[in-house]
Amino acid sequence: MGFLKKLSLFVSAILLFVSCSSDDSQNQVQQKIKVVLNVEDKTGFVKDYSVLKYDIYNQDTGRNLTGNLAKSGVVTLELEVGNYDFKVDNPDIGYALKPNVVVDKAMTLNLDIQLIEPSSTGLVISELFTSGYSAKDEYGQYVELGDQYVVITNNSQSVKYLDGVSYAITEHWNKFPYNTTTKDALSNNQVMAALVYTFPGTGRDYPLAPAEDIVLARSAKDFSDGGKNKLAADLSGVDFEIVMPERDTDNPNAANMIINGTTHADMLGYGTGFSSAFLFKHQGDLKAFLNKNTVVVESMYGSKPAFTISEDLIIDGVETGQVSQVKYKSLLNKVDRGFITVSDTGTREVYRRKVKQIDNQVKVYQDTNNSTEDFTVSVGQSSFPG
Ligand SMILES: [Ca+2]
Ligand SMILES: [Ca+2]
Ligand SMILES: [Ca+2]
Repeated sequence: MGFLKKLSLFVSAILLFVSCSSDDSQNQVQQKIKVVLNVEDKTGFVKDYSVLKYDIYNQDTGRNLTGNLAKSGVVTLELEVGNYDFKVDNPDIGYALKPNVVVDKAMTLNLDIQLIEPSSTGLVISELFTSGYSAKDEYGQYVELGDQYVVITNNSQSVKYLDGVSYAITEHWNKFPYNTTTKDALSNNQVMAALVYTFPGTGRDYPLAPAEDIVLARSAKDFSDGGKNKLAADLSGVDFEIVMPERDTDNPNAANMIINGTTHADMLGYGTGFSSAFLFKHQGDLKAFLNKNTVVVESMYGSKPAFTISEDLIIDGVETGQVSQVKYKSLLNKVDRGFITVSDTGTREVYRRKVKQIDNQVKVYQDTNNSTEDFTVSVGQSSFPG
């Protein structure tokens, strides 16, 4: 065979090969493979999977196929033959990843959801009312303090959970010098809590969306008595309340806080706020933690437990008090390096956090951990009717 003939055959072979392979790849492009994506959260937390997005990346073409899962967690896809990276995700809930999957025949892909750890960081006290007026409490004595409430807001960009978060006030009163216990605690970066009310739930029962807020009241009832007492608030529609074992009301529409320690009543603070409020969360068994960190102190109501809470557990706090009476700060500077005051009990003055900005009609509160700058005081408590 002459050289030209050989060359010609060789070229023909190449052309044949090229044209065949080109035909093959065209056939493959047209051929769709059925892939069933079966996504499951084995903890049972996710009930509706349509909140999760799938993102399927074709490594060969560089194209993505995206969409939402069906409510059941199953979605049937038609894919080209190729190598794929599968991703299912909701930044607030969880994700599943399966990279480098060869799709060349009909298949079912099972993906297990890995849940995002529930977090409470970013919750803030956005409004606190302790100095009420002319509303009778259950004991008939502290008549100005019945309609106390606190508003807690998710001031972050992702879902946060109330489960296991505690509302507390400081054992120390910031108008008085420190006793040895408080002095020791503060020098160890700890705060003494006088009362601890804990949100119920086992981890993910009480989610708060960004900018969502909840109201915790001393008692979820209408202190205005159907509007007749205009100086008291209607708190019948709040989300959570504290129900004492005796001589208290229990609104079935408001969830009850877990009482882990009180002074003598279901209060959220003394009228002028000289015990500062804060939120904290201990990961793990809270009762065991509090037992281990209990100090018994004497008070005008007899001996009662106080709890040593370290600074790193504190989510937010506000140093409240009475005008010109804040002499010895109860909270650590890292939690709140300033303070905010009301003039007296019975004045209906409310501590309100300033709004820093409005992003897409969503308010974001100012939180520089300096309540002197972050809060204002204004007269007139809010109502939360049922
Ligand atoms: Ca109550
Ligand atoms: Ca209740
Ligand atoms: Ca803060």
